[in-house]
Amino acid sequence: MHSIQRRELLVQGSAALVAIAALSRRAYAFPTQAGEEVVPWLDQPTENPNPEGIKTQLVWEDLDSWITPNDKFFSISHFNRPTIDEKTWSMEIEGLVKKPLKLTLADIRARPRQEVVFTVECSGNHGFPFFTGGIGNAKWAGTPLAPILEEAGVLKEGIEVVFFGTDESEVAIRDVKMKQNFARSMSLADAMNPDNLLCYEMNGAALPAANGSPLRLIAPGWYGIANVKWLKRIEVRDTRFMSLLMARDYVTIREEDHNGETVWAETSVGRALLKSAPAKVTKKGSDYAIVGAAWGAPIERVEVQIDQAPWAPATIDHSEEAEHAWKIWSLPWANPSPGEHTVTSRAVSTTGQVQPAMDDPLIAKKHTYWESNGQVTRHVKIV
Ligand SMILES: Nc1nc2c(c(=O)[nH]1)N[C@H]1C(S)=C(S)[C@@H](COP(=O)(O)O)O[C@H]1N2
Ligand SMILES: [Mo]
Repeated sequence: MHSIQRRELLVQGSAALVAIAALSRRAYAFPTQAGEEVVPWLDQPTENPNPEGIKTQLVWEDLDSWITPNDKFFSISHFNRPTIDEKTWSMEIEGLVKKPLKLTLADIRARPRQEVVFTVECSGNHGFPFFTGGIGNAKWAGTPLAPILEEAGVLKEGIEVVFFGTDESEVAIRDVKMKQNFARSMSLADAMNPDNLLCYEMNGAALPAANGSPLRLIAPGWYGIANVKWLKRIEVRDTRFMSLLMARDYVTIREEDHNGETVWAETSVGRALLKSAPAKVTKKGSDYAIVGAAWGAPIERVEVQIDQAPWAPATIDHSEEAEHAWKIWSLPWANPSPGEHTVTSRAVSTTGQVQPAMDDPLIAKKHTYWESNGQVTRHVKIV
C-alpha cells in the first residue's frame, strides 16, 4: 500500500498530494468504522410487486463489504424456481459437435477449478422505482467452459451456443403457445471466452438454489441475464437463436439519430455497461462521507456531484479489487449544510467513456427499462 502511494505521488505530483491527504483521512471505504452511522436516503425503493421473481435486493445503505454474502445476494427468476437433486442431475452438450457429452456434477468438479470475482447486475436494475438493488458481487468457482466445448468438438457450421435452464414456462408468440425452458445464447466466439465458467460454488459455499444450483453459467462482463442458472443443456447451432429472452424480451429499444433521421434500434441486452451509484452517506461525529460503487467497465475514476456543486473526484478503495468486480469509492463531505441534498455519481472508464446523465439521449431516448446505466441521484437530509 505504501509503495503504491509513493508511486502515485511521483507520477501524479501535486494532484496526488491532495489525494493522499484524503486517503489518510479515509483510506478504505470498508469496514464501517466504530461510531459511524449511516444517514438513510430519503428516496427509498417502492414496494416490490413481484417478490417471487425478484428476491433479496441489495439495500444500498447496508453495503459494508466488497463481497456480497450469499444470504444477502439478490436473485431473479423469470419462470419457476426449480429445486434440483444434484445426485441425479447431469447436463448435455450437444447439437453441432463431433462428440456430444453428458456430464455429472462429479465430472464437472473433477475438472480444473477456476475462480472469478464478478459483480452481477440485472440489466433491469434502476429501471423501476421498486428495483434498485438487483446487483451483488461474489467469488464464483467452477470449471472453464471453453475446454469443454473444445472437447465436444464444435463443427465448422457451429456459430451459436445456447444455454438452457431447467426452469420452464408457457410462452406465447402470435397464436402459438409453447412450453419453453429459460434459454439464452452467445456467439461461439463469446462463449469461448476463457473467463466463462460452469459454476458450482459461490463465496466458498455450494451454489445456493436461488442462484442456480447445481450449475450455472458465469459470464464475467455480461449483464445478469446471460448468466443462465439451473443449467440443463448446452446446444451448438448454426443460426442465431431468437428465444423469448434473446429477441422479444430483454430487448433495448432506443431512438437513434442518423443525420437528422430518427432510427429505432432494437438490441438484445448483452454486455454490462459502465455504471456507478452512491451507496450511503456515513456520519462519524461531525465528519460526513459518501460511499459508493462503480462497475460494468474498467473504471478510471468516479466523480460525485452534491446539489449543483462542481463534480468532485472520489477516492477509489484499492484494498480489494478484481477485473470484473465493482470498485468501492468514497468521498469526504465537509460540513454539509442542514437540509435536503442530492448526491449523484458518475463513473469514467479507462477508455474515457462517461456514465451518461439521465438526460443524455442514450438514456432519455431509450424506451425500455433494460440497460438503465444512467447516473443515479439519491436524496438525503442532513439534520
Ligand atoms: N435459468 C435461469 N437463469 C437466469 C434467470 C432465470 O430466470 N432463469 N434470471 C437471469 C437474470 S434476469 C439475472 S439478473 C441473473 C441473476 O442472477 P442471480 O439470481 O444469481 O442473482 O440470473 C439470470 N439467469
Ligand atoms: Mo436480469
